[in-house]
Amino acid sequence: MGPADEIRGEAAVALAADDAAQVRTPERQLTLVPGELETAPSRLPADLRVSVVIPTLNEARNLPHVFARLPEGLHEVIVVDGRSTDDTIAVAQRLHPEVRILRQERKGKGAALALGFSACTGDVVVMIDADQSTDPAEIPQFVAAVADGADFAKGSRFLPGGGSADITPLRRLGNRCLNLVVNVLYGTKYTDLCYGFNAFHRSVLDSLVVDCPGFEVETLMNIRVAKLGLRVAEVPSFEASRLHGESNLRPVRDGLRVLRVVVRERFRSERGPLPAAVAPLAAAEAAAATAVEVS
Ligand SMILES: Nc1nc2c(ncn2[C@@H]2O[C@H](COP(=O)(O)OP(=O)(O)O)[C@@H](O)[C@H]2O)c(=O)[nH]1
Ligand SMILES: [Mg+2]
Repeated sequence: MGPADEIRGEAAVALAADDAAQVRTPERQLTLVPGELETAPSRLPADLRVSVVIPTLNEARNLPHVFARLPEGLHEVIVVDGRSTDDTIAVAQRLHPEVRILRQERKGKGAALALGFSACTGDVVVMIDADQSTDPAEIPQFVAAVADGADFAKGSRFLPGGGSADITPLRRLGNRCLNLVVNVLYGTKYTDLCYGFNAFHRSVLDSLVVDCPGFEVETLMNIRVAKLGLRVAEVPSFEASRLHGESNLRPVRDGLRVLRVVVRERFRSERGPLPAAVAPLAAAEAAAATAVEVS
């Protein structure tokens, strides 16, 4: 039993946004009571098709651990590979013969996720990392939050029941400061800004444009769903240490990219047509998704 199993019984789904933030007040809150593990969903609901998107960059050694903890009954697993030089793709295909593999044309985690999202066919989309830091066994809790009425369920390492063995002091500080700035600028009540475990109804992609290349992607999504007035729930999550290899994130460079997004989005309209520069990009990503699929 890992740390995530231990905290699962204490988990609570906290709704993270309110009217003041141009965000509708959620009507319901799902609370999982300590000791009542049977109320913490460990299985997926039968009536929702769940797509899991996993960006990979040289994660061959980690994938066995990730795939082993995927819940049963997933609609599809989509691996978006960023030109790994190890045998990530072969390992994924061996572990999960039905896996859909997309080869990424552009660099970066954000571009990989955008590509994966555009290829999803399920009702609910879940994004997780491939380095074993996000625990796929928590997926049912995220899906339950969506089934319970959230449009967007964002993971939080800083809610009671969550935690991290992976985050460094510098990243913790940066995340906390940026999170505070977002809450002030956008009126949100987020407790975690830059975390890679999230789930949302696929229909959210009708209005949510994901058009950034790199590690600023979670911040961009968190800000845009708030600006769109979507119902956002935070789900406590435990982030384990990366098992093999090293993080691709560079805290200062990527922290500044996140800050730029935080400021830029404050002045960008979320409604109305997509900016001309973005619309063709979204279409190109969708086209690329079919063009590069590995069978
Ligand atoms: N496809 C793709 N995946 C990436 C890229 N950069 C990082 N990833 C994946 O994104 C996830 C998070 O990356 P990681 O390096 O662990 O960053 P950290 O968790 O923020 O320290 C992992 O699954 C990586 O393999 C990229 O350029 N392309
Ligand atoms: Mg990681």
